[in-house]
Amino acid sequence: MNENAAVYFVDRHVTEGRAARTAFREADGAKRSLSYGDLAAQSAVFAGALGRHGVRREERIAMIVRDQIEFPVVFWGALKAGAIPVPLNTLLSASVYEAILNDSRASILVVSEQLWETVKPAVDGNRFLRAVVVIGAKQECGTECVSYTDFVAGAEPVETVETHGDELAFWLYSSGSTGVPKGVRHIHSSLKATVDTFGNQVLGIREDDTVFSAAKMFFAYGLGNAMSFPMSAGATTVIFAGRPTPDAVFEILAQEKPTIFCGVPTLYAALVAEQEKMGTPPVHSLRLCTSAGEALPRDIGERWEKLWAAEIVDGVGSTEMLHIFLSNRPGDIVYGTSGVAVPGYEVRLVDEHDQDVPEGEVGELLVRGPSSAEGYWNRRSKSMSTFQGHWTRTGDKYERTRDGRFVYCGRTDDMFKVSGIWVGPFEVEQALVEYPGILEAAVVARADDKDLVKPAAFVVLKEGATLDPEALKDHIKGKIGMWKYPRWVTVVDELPKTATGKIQRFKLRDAEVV
Ligand code: 3SK
Repeated sequence: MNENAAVYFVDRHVTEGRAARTAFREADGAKRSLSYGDLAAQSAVFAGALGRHGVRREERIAMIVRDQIEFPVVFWGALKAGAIPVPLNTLLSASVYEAILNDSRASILVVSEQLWETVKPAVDGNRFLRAVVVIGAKQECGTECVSYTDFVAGAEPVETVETHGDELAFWLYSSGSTGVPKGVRHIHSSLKATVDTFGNQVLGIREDDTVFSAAKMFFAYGLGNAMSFPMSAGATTVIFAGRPTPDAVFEILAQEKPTIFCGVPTLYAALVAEQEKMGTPPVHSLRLCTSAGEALPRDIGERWEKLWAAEIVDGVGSTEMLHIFLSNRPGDIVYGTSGVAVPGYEVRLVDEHDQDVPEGEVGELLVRGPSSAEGYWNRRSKSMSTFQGHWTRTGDKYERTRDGRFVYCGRTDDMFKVSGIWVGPFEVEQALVEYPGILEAAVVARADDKDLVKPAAFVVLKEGATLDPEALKDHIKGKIGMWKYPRWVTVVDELPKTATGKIQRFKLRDAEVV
């Protein structure tokens, strides 16, 4: 049997009579749509065009592609050819693209025209690229540069190549919280594994669903939300190339009527703040929302549900595990917790000697499940310390409550001790965002004038809000404990974040405080 993921996610829909169903619909740009039949045909032609360009199995096809119709065509076309698509974050700088293109040794780069100015310096002088395919008008560069239309013109469609489920399928580059991108290598069977677990048993994705993921498809969370889950069910995805500002999201919810919306905590915080100013939201079609990328503050989840009458299923995943492995369940949500292990995954909390910690104590989260990556590309030592047999280390610190739910405390590197007691930044941040006027918060350790470590908070205020720092400190003392209140509260315009919305607390460790 051919275990190439493209058979299950793409070709099967044609043989099972769903060719005419809409797979993808653009909410901006040319507002094009792509049926399952179009996708099967166009991805087979793209695979043929790769073959015509001499691309062989396992060669890397870098993608710096916005969320537009060509994204799924290129991704599945590369898989059909047995090549390895490598979707990259579309918000990186030329120097990071240069490093990744060299690290991956991609032989073909597909890039959206709108990103060309940023990408061009990374391409000039690259020794591995044989062709650059620009989605849009042809551009000039130091290697063969061709428009997407010319690249595929006249190419013969090819049959999906036969692969084993354990064979490498695609890579994703993860910058983690430290900023150094690592190529995470995933196999063909992993996509279906996330469908069988989170997609079916938590989300309960259905053929009549329409999904809108504000998290882009280059991000593992977005790839599952907008591609694997809806495509597993023959459902429809609304894709949006632009920046998901609150106004843009509200418009898509109203116009495109998605039944499932996937966001990240920062976006939910902004949406809640905006909607509360406007009052009750208009009629909508949402049956469920998801959140990942960071733990969702309790208060944001509760305020969202009150406004929209739709639950947010908050979960935790990683690029290494491809999607969410710890999650709340529809109908059984406790905001402020990450829920329990997704069926198909096991989790453990361990101390620094890898011994299981008792209930109520903080430990590092380890996970075991069917979608873990093969390892990092060219990072043997980091691969060995992260992927330990069947278990994958997450670097996240958690605590298990009496009812078995997991509560996020912070990244291993972000935890600190105050007066000998561990403090997780997330607990303090959660208390801060519940305070009137605070939109977002990040907490880090800072030494005081006696060289003792104390919490320092950086906060972003809601539009027009002001803050009395002393009143805030008193409030936090009363709420979570005397020793945990932030000794410094610094108002900033924005918090440093990765492109996928994770707060980069390490960047605040040396920032000026008041
Ligand atoms: O960060 C997360 O929670 C996440 C979830 C799903 C897939 C990928 C990631 C990083």
